[in-house]
Amino acid sequence: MMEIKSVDDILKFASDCPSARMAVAAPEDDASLEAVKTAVERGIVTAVFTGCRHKIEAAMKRLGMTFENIDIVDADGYEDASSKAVSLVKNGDAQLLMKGTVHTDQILRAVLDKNNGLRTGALLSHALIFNHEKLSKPVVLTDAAMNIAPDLSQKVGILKNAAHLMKVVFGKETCKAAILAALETVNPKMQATLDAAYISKMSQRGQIPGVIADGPLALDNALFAEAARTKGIDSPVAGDADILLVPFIECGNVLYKSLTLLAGINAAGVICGAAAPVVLTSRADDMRLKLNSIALGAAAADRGYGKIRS
Ligand code: COD
Repeated sequence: MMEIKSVDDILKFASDCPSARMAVAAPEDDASLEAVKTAVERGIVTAVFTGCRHKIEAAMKRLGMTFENIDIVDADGYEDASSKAVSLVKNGDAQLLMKGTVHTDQILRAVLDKNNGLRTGALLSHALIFNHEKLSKPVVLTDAAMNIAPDLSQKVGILKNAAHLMKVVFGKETCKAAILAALETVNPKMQATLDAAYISKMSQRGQIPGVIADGPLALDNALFAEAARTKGIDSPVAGDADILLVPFIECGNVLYKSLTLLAGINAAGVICGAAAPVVLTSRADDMRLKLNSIALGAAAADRGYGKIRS
């Protein structure tokens, strides 16, 4: 099996392996359809669309997309399109799910539906894998898109999901996780530093399989050994983090957008913890990020994501 070491490798792997089938909830606008079109053309996925047939067909025509090998399941509104796309995955007619024009909370609620959703018993969370020229390995930023204000046990769930994704995609058995805060010492007035201290102790006691977690750490000393040395931080994670756990969604989202839009990093994001990968790109994401994210979902599906769990 091809070894994956970077975001570029994810794209290459997904282009080379047999196409996974992706259910897309209402790809009715050009922005959500464009990346799907490229992914289909490059053999990364085959696709089945749910939604308003004539709106989808009009969008496909506008983009010059061929109707060959594309199935459309008619749906009445975005909620219906979301639940029909989820059903296709649940029934095994598709191996991964993608949000089209539907709203983020609509697709997530369909995924979380107690009877017809894709729950596994695990928490669902978003993970963004990225490469940066200053970093020697890919790093995961989590959770920038799903859990709004995770409590301690949800933070542990988010860490487990990120570590599982790293294992499935990169074959990494153990990940170092930096529990981010605004500083490296515990301040009782800052909940993020308290949670970080608890998580570090849980990790030390072996309560988070596959993860060596430490914090609180600020972003600089999480990623750069020199910054950690300057501050005299003695940590198994500082300067060598594989996972960056942010304290809450706004923090993660601002970092996500700073990295993707300002720093121009190469990245791929997916929702973890469900029975299949869920691709949840935002309108502001550029084509490269959208395509990489589809490739990540396809690669993870190909490697049995959702079926295997440690
Ligand atoms: N993992 C597993 N189960 C969950 C999760 C989760 N992350 N979140 C909720 N549930 C379960 C609950 O246990 C409960 O059984 C049911 O789902 C409903 O829970 P609520 O009422 O707390 O959740 P909702 O339906 O109000 O909201 C869930 C969302 C995922 C829609 C919500 O958390 C949300 O809107 N998140 C932010 C999404 C967003 O706007 N992102 C913006 C950046 S792209």
